Amino acid sequence: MKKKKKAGMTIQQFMDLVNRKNPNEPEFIQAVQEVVESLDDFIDNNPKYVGVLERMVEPERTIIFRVPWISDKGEFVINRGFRIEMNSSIGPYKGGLRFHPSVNLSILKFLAFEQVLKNSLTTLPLGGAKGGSDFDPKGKSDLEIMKFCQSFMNELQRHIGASTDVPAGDIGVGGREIGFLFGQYKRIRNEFTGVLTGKSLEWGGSLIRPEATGYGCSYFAENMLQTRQDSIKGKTVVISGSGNVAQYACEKVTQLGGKVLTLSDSNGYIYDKDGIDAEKLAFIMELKNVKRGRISEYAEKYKCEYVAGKTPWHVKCDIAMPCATQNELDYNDAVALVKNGCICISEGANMPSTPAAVEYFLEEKILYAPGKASNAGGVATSGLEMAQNSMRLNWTREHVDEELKHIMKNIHETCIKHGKDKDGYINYVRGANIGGFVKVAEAMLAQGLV
Ligand code: NDP
Ligand code: 2IT
Repeated sequence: MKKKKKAGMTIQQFMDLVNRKNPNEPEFIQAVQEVVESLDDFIDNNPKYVGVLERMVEPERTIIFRVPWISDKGEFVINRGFRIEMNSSIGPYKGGLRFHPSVNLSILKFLAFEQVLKNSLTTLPLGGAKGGSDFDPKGKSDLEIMKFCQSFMNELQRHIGASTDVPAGDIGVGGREIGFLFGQYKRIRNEFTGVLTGKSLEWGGSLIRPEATGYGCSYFAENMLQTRQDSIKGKTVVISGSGNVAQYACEKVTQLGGKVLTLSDSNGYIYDKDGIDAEKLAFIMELKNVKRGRISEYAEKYKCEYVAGKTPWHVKCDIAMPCATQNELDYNDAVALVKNGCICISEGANMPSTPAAVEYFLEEKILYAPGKASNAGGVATSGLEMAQNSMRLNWTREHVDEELKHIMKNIHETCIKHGKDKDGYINYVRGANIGGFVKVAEAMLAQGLV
């Protein structure tokens, strides 16, 4: 709050400006505030970056459009579609699409802003974007999903392209939706290109892309633990969510010798003290990805505890991996985790911990990785999918997995480079923010005032 940010401007004044320009966007303000605070001293010591931040918080382009479609009952439905093209200084716009009723400008701008720094951290040539709709896929038939995706793409197609903007999945957008979106793009544009990632293997997808975010988040936790001569093996792990990221975090943690105690959805969490092993995870994948049921059905099947209306952070564990959504872990949860002996938090979701929770983890010198570092494996593997599409060939599972491990390790090293305190504690928040910022800022300076 005290130091200079840019010619004569304090952090408070800078944030006042951002607030004035972006009213009613609390998630966006939250994401920017964290980054600005992290960069404070760094920018003071590197005055050439003064002013770059002000450009960086302004999206290069914001697209908002109408998405009309017809339900199975024959009713006309209107949803709102978005694409925030945040920054293209180091590569084509890249980032997921979210279909969830809570989607609005604030949420997508926070996600796009985080994506810029995350994509920079991957070391791959990827700019940052995010998009989606307030469409709610829950309870919709496959036909309704297809009709919605086709209408959404009717507009989005004119803004994207394999070298322009390459969307992918996020909450509510998985393999099924990417298929419908890709089919419509191909039909309208009459071109088969890598315009989306997260595609199926038969038509241009990459091995390991579905697994990549959850796997990468587990690899990152392993990297963090290694700095304290420790590992996931033998540890208890609490995971939230039960979608794409949570499922593959659960799989990798189990493969690495950890025991996953919980998974959740927006209705509550299951607590399986015996651990969610490969067989039980297969049940969850069928339940969530095919039957599209609720996590409570797991508790009925395996006779374990189900806690409705709560998040799993008060369950005793060694490691926590929030893999559901933003602001799902608050200060009280952070205190409970640390009190119960949790030593490591690796975020699979984007901004799942509130600012007060993050501050507490840092004060307690817990191993804490912000999503833009620990969940970057998903978009990184999207980058690998784009590379394979450009070459018109496919790499093996082993090759992509090795690349993913290598990228996560690189991100970890970048965090150490920029985030190590004098006492040896690694502040991964500062490390990730500075590490992500430098490359984008350099590119923006080199390309002039655009
Ligand atoms: P999915 O749609 O596959 O799963 C989302 C999960 O989170 C579901 O279990 C869902 O429960 C739960 N959830 C969603 N919204 C809420 C909410 N408001 N409150 C409580 N629970 C909620 O999405 P993903 O697994 O792909 O994404 C999860 C997180 O990971 C998001 O933050 C996303 O931005 C982030 N992420 C995703 C990447 C990817 O490659 N997919 C890459 C990097 C980050 P329910 O079914 O009840 O809604
Ligand atoms: O938040 C994210 O990084 C994603 N949803 C993945 C984006 C991508 O382009 O693969």
